[in-house]
Amino acid sequence: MSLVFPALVAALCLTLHTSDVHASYANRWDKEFRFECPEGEVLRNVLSVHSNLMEDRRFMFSCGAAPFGGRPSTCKWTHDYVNDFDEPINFMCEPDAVLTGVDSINSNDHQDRRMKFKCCKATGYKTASCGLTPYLNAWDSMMTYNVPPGKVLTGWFSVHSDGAQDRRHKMLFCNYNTQ
Ligand SMILES: [Ca+2]
Ligand SMILES: [Ca+2]
Repeated sequence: MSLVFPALVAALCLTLHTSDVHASYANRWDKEFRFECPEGEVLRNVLSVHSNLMEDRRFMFSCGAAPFGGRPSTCKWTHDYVNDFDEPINFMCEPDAVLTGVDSINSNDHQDRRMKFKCCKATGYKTASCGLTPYLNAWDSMMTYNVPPGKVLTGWFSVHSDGAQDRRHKMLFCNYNTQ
């Protein structure tokens, strides 16, 4: 009896932990995904893990309110994928638009992904004083980015390595306000 209870608790914790992780990633290994924030919300956090076994990344996104009461809800997806396999991503939303969604397809021939992005605008709200992060991850390593308070995500940059079969990512962020 004294041994059964801890074993049950451990099994339960492992189950909860595992299902929680699976529910939170936008994609499975080597699979396509489309993630969109709820209407009026913007991306606040991006997390990604790499597997050298699968040679892929899984992404986890979270959304939240835009600064200063903005509710960007006039939205547009990029018409096509913004990069070819193995090529850089150099993506910026239109002026005054904010990143609210990411779509991706995978190729195991290239061990890489192509990306589409969704950007939204709110009447009267402008982006200003933008900055580019350094690379947020090393090759084959975890990436996590929290958009600073008062700012929004407006662009995504990355380069691919055929050696690492991975991408290093940078984010463009801007102030967001009515003036
Ligand atoms: Ca792969
Ligand atoms: Ca790799």
